[in-house]
Amino acid sequence: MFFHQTATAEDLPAEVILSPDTRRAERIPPGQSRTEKWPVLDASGPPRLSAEQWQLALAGLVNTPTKLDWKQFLELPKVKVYSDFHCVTRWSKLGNLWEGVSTRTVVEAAGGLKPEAHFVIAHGYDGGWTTNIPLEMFLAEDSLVATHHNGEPLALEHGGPARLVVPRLYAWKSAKWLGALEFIEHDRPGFWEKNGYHMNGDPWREERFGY
Ligand SMILES: Nc1nc2c(c(=O)[nH]1)N[C@H]1C(S)=C(S)[C@@H](COP(=O)(O)O)O[C@H]1N2
Ligand SMILES: [Mo]
Repeated sequence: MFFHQTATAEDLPAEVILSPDTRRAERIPPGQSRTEKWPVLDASGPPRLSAEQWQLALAGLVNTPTKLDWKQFLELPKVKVYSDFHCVTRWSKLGNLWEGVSTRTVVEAAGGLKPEAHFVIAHGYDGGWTTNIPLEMFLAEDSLVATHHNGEPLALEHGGPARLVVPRLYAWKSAKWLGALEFIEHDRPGFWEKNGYHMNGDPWREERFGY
């Protein structure tokens, strides 16, 4: 499939969901610079994890607490999303084609959410790493649990076999090695948020630190 880092809607197959930011004339948020490479960034490196061992737990304020294994996860309908990726350390990687399962579909696999659910804690397999995300951002049309990037299975260093991707927020909210999604009523800081990173993290508003 043809695509490019600065592809526009016209260049992409109709089935691809475009993140709204990819339609902006200026795609680099304030204080960011563009990188062509894809840097690897995480707190403690990849866990030892094969797809066969991988499970995704859907917990907290879901109607039916559920664990999906790799095979069950792959049976869910897929989406493709074209989006930009902004790291709070000031690099931006434009034009990523992600493939995986929409966060909306993931939530349906647990029978939907209880009405009190307002935030999500995404848990990584890397030793208790977490991040908190407002439900509205988590459930945006372009948020997904991704298994592929630019047509290739997601590399372990980038969060394979499956990572969360929340294109509307800084990249630290896109949990690699996703192991559990915990739906909660009251916001609670995750790993970086406890260290001062922003509870929301909108790159266009430079929500780098604080509330
Ligand atoms: N599980 C987990 N997810 C994580 C992290 C981490 O340490 N553990 N780091 C975050 C940070 S700070 C960034 S910038 C992005 C980087 O993703 P990349 O390494 O694929 O570029 O992953 C995010 N997701
Ligand atoms: Mo980051």
